[in-house]
Order: sequence, then structure tokens, then C-alpha cells
Amino acid sequence: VQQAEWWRGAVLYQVYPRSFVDSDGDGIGDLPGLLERIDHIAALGVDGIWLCPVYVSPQRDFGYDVSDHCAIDPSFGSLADFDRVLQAAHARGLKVLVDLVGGHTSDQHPWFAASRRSKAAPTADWYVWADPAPDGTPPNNWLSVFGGSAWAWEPRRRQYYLHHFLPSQPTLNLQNPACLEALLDVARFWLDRGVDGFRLDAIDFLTHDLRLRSNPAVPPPNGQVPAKLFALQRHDHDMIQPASMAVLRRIRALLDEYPGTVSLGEVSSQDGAFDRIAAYTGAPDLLHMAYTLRPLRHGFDRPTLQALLRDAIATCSRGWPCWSFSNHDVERAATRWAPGGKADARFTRLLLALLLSLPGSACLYQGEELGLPEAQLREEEIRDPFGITYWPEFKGRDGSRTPMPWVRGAVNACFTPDWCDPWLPVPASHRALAVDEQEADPGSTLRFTRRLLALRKAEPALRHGTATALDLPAPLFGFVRETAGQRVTLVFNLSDEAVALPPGLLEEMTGLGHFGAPPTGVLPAYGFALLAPALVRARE
Ligand code: ISL
Repeated sequence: VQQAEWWRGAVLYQVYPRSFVDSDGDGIGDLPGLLERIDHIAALGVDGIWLCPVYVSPQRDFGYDVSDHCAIDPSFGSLADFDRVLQAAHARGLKVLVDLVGGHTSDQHPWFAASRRSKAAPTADWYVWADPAPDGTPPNNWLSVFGGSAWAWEPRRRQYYLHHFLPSQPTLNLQNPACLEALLDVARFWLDRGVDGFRLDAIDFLTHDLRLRSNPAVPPPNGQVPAKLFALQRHDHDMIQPASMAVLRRIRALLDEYPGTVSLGEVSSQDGAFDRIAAYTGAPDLLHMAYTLRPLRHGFDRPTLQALLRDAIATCSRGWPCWSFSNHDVERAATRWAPGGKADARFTRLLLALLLSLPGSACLYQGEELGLPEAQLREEEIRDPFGITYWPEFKGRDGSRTPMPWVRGAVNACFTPDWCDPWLPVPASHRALAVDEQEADPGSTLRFTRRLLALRKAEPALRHGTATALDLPAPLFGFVRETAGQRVTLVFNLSDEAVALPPGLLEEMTGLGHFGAPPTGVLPAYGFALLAPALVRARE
């Protein structure tokens, strides 16, 4: 694999900077803090970092509402701090992808400030404006992901503007050529600074139906009105439009001017997510890779995993998926999928082993390497506007955004200087999983994750190999990764009881190194075995 293809099979560590390390004591993580702890990331053995937004922003959606794309929000530091992080990452062999939030800006962005003031402004058509219906109501029935109509009224223009997320996140009109050029200029700014590519936010929302047709209603699933009303429509006209492909092609063409840079698209969890990953990444003039949180909608049982593996194999044959089991938008996998909803170290490691052995690339979300469970927050602790709207049916996304626990015994686990309060509390349940504690324990999840990543580096089959399902009796699930005659076999015990390995596999174990379960031929509860030649080489 050429250097330019470094992203195939790469693992990216997702940093949510607000919650990584706070160096200056305002309760908010920042770039100097990230710099202090960058060796934690390098020591994991990942290939790069995906850094969530650090641009100037009123922080209504914690950085996904950008008001100046080419400057760093003072709460995170300065451009000089950014350059230092970039340099430190590159010095350690880590690539850096930054977020490109192309679908919308903050309402505080100068582009929008001018656009809302007058229909004659240079950026008048850079957002999606529409006249009211004859009765004064919004132009159609589109809904915002975060609740309510997707349209907000602007008295100065006597028009509505579109927002797929918060009203303070007006949708950009990327079908306006000047607007698209402005977005490409933003991308160029960061590429010139040396970033290795972009995570592209919410690509299913980049363009919309220019006729503004209403979406068809769908009956409530199981006859019950869902907590999030967004599910009550089929999003035929506000999402997933063919016109987005032209936008993505322009972004790719720009990236191709900077060899080695890559794109990672975020695909919504609407039906057909894997087909869309294939469509978005299936041609050399489109995206390099894409991920979806779609699998998270399901439980963690054998049929679901079998379907997931089928999707993984099919998507790899047509495009390139990136796997993400946890991130800043969803409940942490260690809790979401845990048996009985109670995080369990054995199960958490099984999840990590699966995440890092599926064919494709992968994102590891900060704290996932520690096996952090979802934080249970009280209503008054919630900061996420999505959670505030829908509490208590949906508690928002803060449970996966709490600060990284660095030092078990320190005030705020050393996320902040000890004299200040973090923006979200450090959960008591995270202290025992703090980095210092896990560094000292050879059997910890952190040390396990490092060994797993080292194995992925050493074993080409795990990075680049094809995948083939294994036909195993329940409760076992497994597959084989293979490249150039080298095989890696993976078997997972999905039950809470020990299970004997089938005889054929036992034979395969002889002569192969084991990772995970002890080589006794029995997989303990939630145990797994990863059988790989590199493990033998390592022993010799
Ligand atoms: O699937 C979805 C809607 O059908 C959602 O998961 C959607 O794709 C997601 O909410 C988009 O998330 C991204 O953009 C948001 C921001 O709040 C999230 O943090 C970000 O990851 C708006 O910029």
C-alpha cells in the first residue's frame, strides 16, 4: 500500500477538545491541553487524530455552529496553538483531520448577519430563504433534527430560513456557486496550514430539493409517537439529494491538489446508510471514506452482528467504510450495547476487538480506550440543547462528552486545574478507569487497546485483508481476515457463559498466536480469540 493510501485500514482517534484537557482553568478543554497529553494518543499506536471543531463559535452546538471558519475560538486557544498541535502530531507520525462543517454556519457568522439583513447583500443567497405559505406558516413541513420546524422566521427579509439543526445554525446554500467557492476557500485555508484532511459533517444534509416539496409523513413506528419527531417523516426532499455529489466532487478535487490528504464523511443513520457509504466513497472522484452511526440503532446480538459483517464486506467491495461505535453524538458503546445496560470490562474489550478488526478504517473515540461507560447526568447538569429539548425521553449527548479522567485521585481527575469547575462533571464511575490507574495495571483496558492496535499494525491482514464470515454455532460469531496468504481468525463469544471452541478451530490454533482468551480451547464469557501469525512471530 502506497503512502498516499495511508488511510485504508487506518485508525483515527477522535478528540472532542472541549473535554480532553483544560490547561487554563476555564473549565473547557483546549489546544494547549491537547498538546500536553498528545503522547497519550501517540502511545496508543493510532494513525491519526480527528479533531472536532475548534473554530470561533458561540458554542450553542459546541463548535458545530461556526462563526469564523479561519480562526480558533479563544476558549480553545489560538492559531499558533493549533499549529503547535499540528506540528507535534506530525512529529509523532500522526495525521490530523479537522472537522469541516459545510452544511451550515452559526447565525453569528458575518455571512449570515449580512444575508438576514437584506436581500441585496452579497451573501443574500448563501443561505436557504423562502417566502411564507399564504397563511404565513413555513414554506413546507420539514423538521429539524433537534426538534420543531426546520424553518425560522426573519422579520427583516419577511422570509423563512432553513436550519436542519438549531435555529442558530442556518443551512448554507451550497447550490449557490459563490457560497460553495467560499467553503472551498475555507478548506484551502486549513490544507495550506498542513492538515491531512477533513471529517465532513452531516453530508446527507448538504443540499435540498430546490422545489421545497414537503416530506411524506410516516406512521409512528409500532403505533407509538417517537420522542424525536424527526422520525415521523420520510426525508425525501430535505436530505440525501443527488446534488450533494457535485459538492463532494469539488471537495475531492481540492484534496487531490494536496497529495495524501483525505476525507471522512459522516453519513446519517437513515435507512440505507451503508448503500450511501458505498455511493459516497465508491468512485475515485468522491470521498475516501465515510462512517455512519446506523448500526447503533440495533442491539448487539448474533443476527445483528452477522448483518453488520455482511454490510461491512459489501461496503468494502464498493467503497470504503470507517467504523465508529462511540462518538460525541451517541451513548458510549460500553453502556449502549452492554448486557443489561451495565458496562462490563470483558464485554468492552470484545467490542474493541470487533471495532478494530472489521474490514475498513476505524475511529476510536476519546475514552473508548479506557472502556468508559456512559455518564449518567442529572437534568440540571445537561448542556446539550438537543437533550434540553427532549429531556427526559432523550437525555442528549452530554453523557458521552464528559471530561477525560487522567488522574484518579486528583480534583476533577486532572482534566482542569484543581481550582476550577469543569463544564460537565467528571463522573464518579470514571475515576477508577482513569489513565494513571490503567497505565499502572498490565491487565487494564488501556494496555489491552495498545496491544490490539500494535497487532493491527503488525498484521497486514487486519488492516487490508478481505473478510469472510465463519459459520459458527451460536453463541459464537466470527470471521477471517486474509491477505497474501496470511490469515487472521477472529472468534467472539457473545454469551455470559464459557463456550468450547469447535474442533476445526482448535486445530487452527496450533501454530498460531492467541490474543484475548487463553489457549485452552474454551472461550470464557464475552471472551474472544484472535489467532494471528504475527503473534507467533512476536514470541519468537
Ligand atoms: O442521523 C442523523 C439524522 O438523521 C443524525 O445522526 C445526524 O447525522 C447528526 O446529528 C449530525 O451530527 C453532526 O452535525 C450536528 C452536530 O450537532 C453533531 O455533533 C455532528 O456530529 C450539527 O452540526
